[in-house]
Formats: sequence, C-alpha cells, structure tokens
Amino acid sequence: MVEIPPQQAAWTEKSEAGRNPAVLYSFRRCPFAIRARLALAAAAVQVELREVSLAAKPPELLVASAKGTVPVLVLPDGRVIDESQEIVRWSLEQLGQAWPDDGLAAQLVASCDGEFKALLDHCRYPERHPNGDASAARQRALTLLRQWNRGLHEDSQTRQRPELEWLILPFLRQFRGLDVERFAIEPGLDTLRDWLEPWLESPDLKAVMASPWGERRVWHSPSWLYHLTLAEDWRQAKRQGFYPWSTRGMTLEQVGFVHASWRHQVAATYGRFYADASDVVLLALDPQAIANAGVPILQEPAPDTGELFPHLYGPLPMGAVVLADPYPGDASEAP
Ligand SMILES: N[C@@H](CCC(=O)N[C@@H](CS)C(=O)NCC(=O)O)C(=O)O
Repeated sequence: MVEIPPQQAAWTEKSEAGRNPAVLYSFRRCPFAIRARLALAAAAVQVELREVSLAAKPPELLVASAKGTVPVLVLPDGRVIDESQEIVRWSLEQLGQAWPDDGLAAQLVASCDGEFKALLDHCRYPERHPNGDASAARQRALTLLRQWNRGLHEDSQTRQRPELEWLILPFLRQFRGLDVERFAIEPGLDTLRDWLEPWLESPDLKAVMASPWGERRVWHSPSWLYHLTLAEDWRQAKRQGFYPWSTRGMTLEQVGFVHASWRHQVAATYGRFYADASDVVLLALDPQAIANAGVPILQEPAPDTGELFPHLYGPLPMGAVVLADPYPGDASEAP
C-alpha cells in the first residue's frame, strides 16, 4: 500500500516548466482573459490553454499565482505573468511594439480597469452591493463611456490601434451585454458603437472565443481523483450533506473504503460498472482537501487484475468535490 502525497502532480509539473510550451490559465467569458487571449493570439504565441472553473481552481494555478485570478501566463522558462495588462505588454514586446502609455490610449486603459470595471461589476452583481444603487452605477458608467466617446471622436487615430481593441473592447462588450437594446439607443455613444459593433463580428474575437483559444471544457488537474456515482445518489448526498457510498450499490460501511480512479481509469470503470445506468455523474476530487479532512488515500491493487486504484479510507468529504459533471459529457469521453 502506498499513500499518495497530495498535489504531487502539481509540483512535478512545475519542475518540468522548462520543457513545456507556455501555459495560459483562462476563463472563457472573463474580459481580462479575453484581453490576454487577443494579445497572445495576435503575437502568434503558442500556448496550452487551461480553462478554469473559478469555483474549483486547480492547484497548478494557485502554485503559479496565489491570488487565484485569471488570466495567468506561465512562460516556458517558468516566469509567471498574472496581470492581463502585463500579458498585453509582453505580447506587444514579442511583436516589437510599445505599450500604449501615451495620451488618450493611456487614459482609456486607466479609466477602464479602474472606475469603469468597478461600475460594471456593480451593474452585473447588484446583490453584492446591498446598500448600492445599481441604476446610479449604470448612469455613472454611461457618463464615463460618453467621455471615452468624445475622446475617440476627436482622435480617430487612437481607435485604429489594435492593442486598444484588446484592452478596452472586451469590457465594453460586457457592458453592452447587460442590456443590448438599451445600449443600442443610449445617446452620446455613436463612436463607441461604431468601434465595437464590427469588432463583435470580427475573426479576431471569434478566434479567441472558440477552441483552441476559448475552450468551454474545464481543464482537469492531473492531481485530481475521480469517483463515478449515480446522479440520484449524488443529489441525495447533497441534500443530506453526506455521501454514504463506496461504489454502485455498496456503502462505505459494507466495503470499508470509497472506490476512486485516476483520470485515465475513469472510462474503463464506467464501462465495467455504470454503462447500463442512464444518469451518471463524475465527481472530481481534490486529494489535498481529502487529506485535510483526515481521510487517508491508499493505492491498492484490484483483486482480479492487480491494477492500482486510489481508495479513500473514510467517507468522501463533500468539500473535496471540485466538479460534478454528467458522464460521459460528450462523445470524446465515452469509453
Ligand atoms: N487585475 C487582474 C484582474 C483579473 C480578474 O479579476 N479576473 C477575474 C475573472 S474575470 C478572476 O479571476 N476572479 C477570481 C474569482 O472570481 O475567484 C488582471 O487584469 O488580470
């Protein structure tokens, strides 16, 4: 029996950074991440894109950047860039171009990442501002946008700069998305709309919202373990706050441990035990959270084949479940 050191895989990966392509931790819809992807795609940088669930950040992201925001770029030499503006700056360097620290461009970027972004978040999540006034936030955001509009109307050169598209337009797109019809008729925004609308249909944006730059499927940490379960058993466990099962139809009490798999073992386990079930869920488990809950994980051989599987010697801690997705999720996952 071999006890598994939690997060071994994350550390191994870090030490191998020198041999890997750049890694980009991203969240498809995040305007900061869209900004970074636009810049990196324009600079033709090769990246391994890792789509992150913000509710279940993989340990590798937190090892690279403890603040846990996306985007994060890990360069092949191990350097980490964890601010979207810095990723744009780095991408511009690859293109032999300078950061827009002049005049109107610099003012727009400062306004966008400062007051405008705060107002945008207030409008998007009014519940997070119980004493705030979302409609006043919208009015103030519109006042800023009218200032931007005037500046860009008088300085049409600035609008032509592609790096300003990367920096500003993902945020303007998000504001427009709050209420597309109202945005279309707000007075004083004509220049901004003329700038934004063609970009929304542009190949540049489409490229970073589709695979391989804009993955929808969440990247899975190699350190995670997996447990297949019937959807109804999982629903009931969430209701009662306790998961009593070891495997299909057998409880932890009967078996003595909870069966689990490594990622590469999931399809075969599904084929052996769950293929005839109509509603199956795959739980991804964080071994660090399992260890923190005081549940040992042992590698033990299956009696028939000797293949080693991870076994949890204690109840599955509900807080260790980082993802719960229908399985098979799509054709590529079917056994
Ligand atoms: N200043 C950062 C901000 C990045 C940021 O806040 N990203 C959001 C997603 S849009 C995030 O990762 N939030 C962390 C969370 O929600 O847990 C940058 O420019 O990269």
